[in-house]
This record gives sequence, C-alpha cells and structure tokens, in this order.
Amino acid sequence: MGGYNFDKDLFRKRVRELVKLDSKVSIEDANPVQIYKAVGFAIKEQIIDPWIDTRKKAKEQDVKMVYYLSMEFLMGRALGNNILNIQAQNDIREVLEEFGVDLNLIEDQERDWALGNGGLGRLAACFLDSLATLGYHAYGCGIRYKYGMFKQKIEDGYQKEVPDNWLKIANPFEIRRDSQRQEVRFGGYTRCETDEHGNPRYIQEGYQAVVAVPYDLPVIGYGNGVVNTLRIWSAEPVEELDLESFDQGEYEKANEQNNLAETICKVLYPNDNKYSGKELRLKQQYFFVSATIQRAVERYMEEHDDIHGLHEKVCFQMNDTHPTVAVAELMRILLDEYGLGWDEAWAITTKTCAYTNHTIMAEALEKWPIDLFQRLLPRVYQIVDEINRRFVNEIRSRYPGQPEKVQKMAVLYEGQVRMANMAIVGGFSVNGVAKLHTEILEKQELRDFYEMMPEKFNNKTNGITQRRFLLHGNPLLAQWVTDHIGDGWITNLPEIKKIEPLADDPECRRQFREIKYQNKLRLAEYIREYNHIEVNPESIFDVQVKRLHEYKRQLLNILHVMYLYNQLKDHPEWDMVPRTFIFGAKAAAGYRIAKLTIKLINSVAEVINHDPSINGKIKVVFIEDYRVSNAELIFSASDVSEQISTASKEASGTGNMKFMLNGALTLGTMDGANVEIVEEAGAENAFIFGMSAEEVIRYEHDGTYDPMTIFNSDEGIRRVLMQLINGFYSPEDPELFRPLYNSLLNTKDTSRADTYFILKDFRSYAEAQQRVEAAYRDQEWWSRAAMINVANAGKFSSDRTIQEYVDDIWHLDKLK
Ligand code: B1H
Repeated sequence: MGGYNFDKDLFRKRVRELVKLDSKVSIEDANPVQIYKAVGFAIKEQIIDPWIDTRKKAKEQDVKMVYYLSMEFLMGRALGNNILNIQAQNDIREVLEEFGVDLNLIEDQERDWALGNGGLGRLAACFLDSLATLGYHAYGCGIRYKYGMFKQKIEDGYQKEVPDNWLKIANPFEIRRDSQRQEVRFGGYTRCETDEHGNPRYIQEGYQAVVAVPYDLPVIGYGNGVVNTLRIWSAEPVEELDLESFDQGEYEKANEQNNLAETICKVLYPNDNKYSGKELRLKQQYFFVSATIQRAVERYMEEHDDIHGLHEKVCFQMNDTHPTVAVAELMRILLDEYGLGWDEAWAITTKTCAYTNHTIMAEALEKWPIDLFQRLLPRVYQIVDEINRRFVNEIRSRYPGQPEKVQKMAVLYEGQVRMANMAIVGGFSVNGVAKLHTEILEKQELRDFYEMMPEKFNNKTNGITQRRFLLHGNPLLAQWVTDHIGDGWITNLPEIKKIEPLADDPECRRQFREIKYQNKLRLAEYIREYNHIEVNPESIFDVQVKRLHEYKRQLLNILHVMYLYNQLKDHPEWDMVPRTFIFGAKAAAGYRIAKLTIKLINSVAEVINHDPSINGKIKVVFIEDYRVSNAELIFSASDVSEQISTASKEASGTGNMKFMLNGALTLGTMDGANVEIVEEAGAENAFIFGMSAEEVIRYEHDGTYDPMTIFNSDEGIRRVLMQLINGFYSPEDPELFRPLYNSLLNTKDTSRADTYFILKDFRSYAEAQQRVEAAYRDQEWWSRAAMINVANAGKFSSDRTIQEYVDDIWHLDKLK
C-alpha cells in the first residue's frame, strides 16, 4: 500500500477552521488545548481515506485477519506518534510555528490513553503499531473505560489515587460507530425448545441486556498507508429510560438496565498480575468479548457464505485469560444462532481461538465461582459444562487410572471455572512471552497440558515498538542513528546492528555520551518541575520504573539504598560515584504492602536528599504518576536499568527492552526476557546477579529457605532491617514500616517469610552494584557497552514478535 500524501496547505487551513468550529476562537487566541484538538482532528481528516481504504482492501483481497482481544490497551498519547507515522513531522512543526506555537507544547496537552495497567496492556499497544506497520489487517478489541488507570498523587509520601477522567477533553481521533452496535445479554435462564427437525434449541429468557456501541480509533502504520482500528466498546441501555410510558415494574427493569450499562464500562480494574474475583469484572469480560465475536461473525458472513470457513479468515487472540470466555461465546453463536452441531462448532472454535499466557503468579489465576458464572451467563455456562464434560472424558480415556490428571486439567473443578484451562482446551495455540517463561509453563505450571497436547505450545518472546520508544521518545539518539546508518531501523530494527562498529570510535562514543547527557538534562528538568528535586546530571541515573509488586522487588532496591547510605555515613571520605536512584510505580489501590513500599521510598528520599553531610552523592527520586508519556523521557535518560525480579516470576518484562534500546545497562536477575537480553548484548555488557529460576523453584518446593539465618549472620543487612522498625526513617511513627520488616522475617510463620528471596539475593545484588560503580568510572568502557546494547536490541522489536505470531499462529495475509 502507499503512503499518506500529507497536504500541508489543507492542514493549515483546517486547523484554522477547526479551532473556530470546535472552540469558537480564532487561531491567534486559541489556547494549547484548543489547538491540540484541532490538530488532532485535522490529522484524522488526512488519514480518513487510508483508514477507509484499508478496510476496503481487506475486503477485496479477502485477507485473513486477527482480532486481538484484550481487557487492556495502554496506548499512551497518540498525537506525536501519529505525526511520525504519517511522516509529517516537519510540515506540522512548520505550520504550528507559523501559528506561533511549539509542537512539543501541543503534544503535551494530550492526556494519556491509559486503558491498561502495565506490561500486558502496553504490549497490546505495541502489537497494534507493529501489525499496521507490517501491513496486516487487525482489530484491537477492548473496552472504552470511562476512567482509565488512576492518576497517582504523592501526598506526604503516600500514594493517593485520583480518577483518570481522560475523556474530559474529547478525543479528536475517535469515531462512534452506531451502525455496528450489538446487544449483550446477562442473567435470566435458558429454555430448551425442539425445532422442526426434532433438535434442541436453547433460548435465553428473562435476561438483562445492554447495547454495546463501538468507538473506533485509528492505528496508523509507519509510512505505508495502512490504518487499522482499535475498537473499544461502550455500554448503553437498550432503551433510554422513559418515565412517562413505564408502569412501575417496567420502570424498575429499565432502571436496572440503565445502571448495568453505566457500571460496566465505568472503570479499569487497577490490579496488575492479580485476579480480583469481582462480578463486575466478569461482566466487563463477557461484554466486550460477546460484542466483538458477534460483530466478527456477522462481518465474516457479510463477506462469505459458509460459516465453516471462519478459521480460514479470522483468528481470535486472547490476551491472557481475561477474554477467554470467547471460547464458549463463539460456541454459543455457532450452536444457537447458526444451528451447527456440537462437533462442527467445536472444530471451528478450536481452529479460531488462541491463547497467550502472561504470568505464572498464582494470585493472578482467574477462577470464577461456578454459581456466579452460571447466574450471570446461564447459557454460556451450559456450554462450558459441556466442554468440560467432553474434555474430562478425553482425559480419562487417555490416562485411565490417573484421577490426578482430571484434577489438574478439568475446566470445572471444586466449584470453579478455571479460565486458563478453558483457553488451553478451546484454543489451538498456547504461548508464553519469553523463552524462560515458556519453558516454565511447559515443565511446571502447565506440564500436564504440555504432555497431553505438546503441539499447541510455543514461545513468542515479547517486543516493543522502536517507533514510540526510540524515534518518538529519544529524538536525539534516533537522529544520530539515522545520520550514521540511515533510517531503515525504523521499520527493520535489526539494522541497528550497523552502529556496533561505531562503539570502537572514540568520537562516536563522545557523541553518544553527549546525547545521553542531554536526555539526562531533559529528565532533570522534568524532575525539577514535578518533584521539586535538584538532581545532578553527571550522576549515574539508576532507574526502576514499573508497577509496584513484591515480586518485582522495589524493596530490594530501596533497602540497598539504605545500606549504601549507612556506608557513606560511616565513611564520609568514600568518593563513590554520585548516584540518582529513580523510582516510578503505581500500587494497586488495595495492595497494602506495595503502598507502604512507596511510602518507604519517599521517606528514605526525604532523609537522604536533605542530608548535607553526604554532599549529594546519593539522591532518591520517586516520580509521581509514572505512565507511558513520561516513560519515554525516563528510558532515554537512564544509565542503569533495574530488572531485579525474583527469578521465575517476571514472565518477560518489556521495560527491560525499552531501556536497552535507549542505551541503559541491565542490572538484573536471570528472569523473563533478561535472559535473552543478556544473550544478545553479551554478559560482559550487563550486570547479572542472584538466584536462578531453578534455584528459586527448588527452594519453593523444599521449603528450606530461612531468612532469619541471614538476618542473624549479616551485620549490614541486620542494621538496615532494624532501621525499618527503630524509627530511623519514620521518627514520628517508629512502627510504620513494621509490616515490611515482618514480610521479610515473619517469625510466626517462617514459610511466609521473605517469599521473594530479598535477603537471599541481597549480597549478590550489592556486589553487582559495586561492579556498576566500578564500570561507570571508566566512561569509555561504559559508553561502549551502552552502544553495544543499543546495537543488539534488534531482536526486541515487536515487529519481530508480530511476524512470529503471523508465521506460527495467525497465518495472516499481507495487505497489498
Ligand atoms: C502481566 C498480567 C496481568 N502478566 C492480571 N499478567 C491482570 C494479570 O487485571 N488483571 O487481572 C492484569 C495484568 N500482566 C505482564 O505481561 C507480565 O507480568 C510481564 O512480565 C510481561 O512482560 C507482560 C507482557 O507479556
């Protein structure tokens, strides 16, 4: 397909007109928000034909397409990336300069589209970017939450959650598609009728319905004229409440439907890696899955005449277990609406659905109580029950005399619907998100399934889009790379390997250092403005930004900072390389230990940053409201990338890749994709420490780990832990951090002490930090290693990941 043929004169004219139409001001008097909206709308005008054409071509060429089903799409801001992807940056910058405004200022007016928690949602966003750029037809399908991920405020060192009313400024890119609404039904009961052939037909009655209305957002391929769609569904009552015409009973029913519609899309659940078990969450899941599948089948039948060929043109990729009710919903539609027999319907379903697993954390496993599931989705439950009945029979005949196989693999077990099991049984592909993660799935978590159906299992190591995280987020480095090797890397990241020889050229290293320095100044400026802390741009920027979770071990990081501070106080003459420890993390609103960790980081910052005796050698900064838009600033300015999860717990990580691409060195455990990062960059250009996944798993099985022996034998560690309970960082309330202390040393129940092996890995981590310090003193070595990291980041483009999904799972056709 072609490009976008950006029309600069039209754009200039339209921005003038649109500020008037939308805000009733002339361009001269418009404020930045008003200009942002007009610019967004004017860009939408320029991509609307390619957007329509993409859909048309897909139909004409009858290409196979994928629906990426996800509860989360963590898109960040769209404007800047859209401008880059239509390659109109210079034109737009110039037009805005004519109007006397700076493009960066306009970009800054946009709110993040924060319809996701963390890695899982951001991965979905990167995948959409890559799908469009590679020229595949795809829909991202999700929910148009009224409130996205909460905004984080820090007050007195504590996290406070503020609702994210992101739609308050109308989104200039979205288009409401009333013509494609779908009805989604909850509750009631099923009645069985016999049709004219004597076959049973199931009818859901007495249900409550909502209307699902899609809003489409463009996903613009880089320079290729392909515009795909992120389709997010919003719930509305079937009929607007009409007070006059309803008797009391009708009124109450209508009122209930109103409330249902209003609550479903109200808010994103802010849990990362954790199952909440709330009924409303299951409603959300069924709501967007049902609407998506109904529409997908409807569209398929508009363009084809035989439902049996569905799998040849459509794939539903289920992003974790959250949308796996898709398996049963597709069965329902095929059975009840198309009148297929079970075997036919099952054959189609199991060739159309595929499942990605993103975590082995036990608390993230979705298991719905059967009574709740059945009450909410009576017909769908019948189908789940039948899927389970048949599958259990299959297990029994395959493994006679081994009832534990049924125990482990059945979909229904002990009063619960196990969503992962349903996804594995009902899909043709099960993939993990990094080599190590997939191995753990095959050998441990999903071992029985792997033994029974090994052909379904495969690995797809995650990736990130270089268009957002280098081209947009780090313009100085992007330009430098392009100046040296051309711009092929923008759509073919492995080409970036061509800069590797430049790492041996002292002048190139100097330029590289200068760019990092400029980015550090830019971040320092941000920190000054938003945190009111002065940081030293010559110091090492040592950064851990990600969701706050015990397994990610922000606590290990801050305990080590406390340890360093003790050393510095003991030896004021120590000429350590100045360090700025930067944290950014949101904690789930109900996650006590995580929130207390944030308070600890801020309390430590408060003490250390105000201690003149250490001459600013250590600074601690907690960046408020870490999100996609400020992440772009942070990665580009980082020297050290903290990837310190307990080995085996982080399925992949993707922040690790963003740091690498921006020339930060990984300080990490052999976990998730860190393993592959080290493989690519070379172990000598990273700082690896800690237990291996195997060791962790062994300890978990034999239960012999006792952190108390470490506490008793290691003076340095003991001193730091005592500072958690002696008021050193909380003089007004010495008991404040006791829960953190207890989480490490639980004396009542030692099996619950230090579940994430923080004390076990502490010395190894501290030693790795010393290596970082020593290495940084040699600036030539450091910049060379950083450049080698950038040069070897090619594997971690989501373009590569998507091509692997296409080749091994989806088998899509490229748009011509
Ligand atoms: C990941 C989640 C997750 N894995 C449940 N699982 C959620 C689970 O709202 N919930 O209920 C939300 C999110 N998120 C992350 O996925 C992994 O922890 C990362 O290691 C991985 O890089 C990322 C993308 O694969």
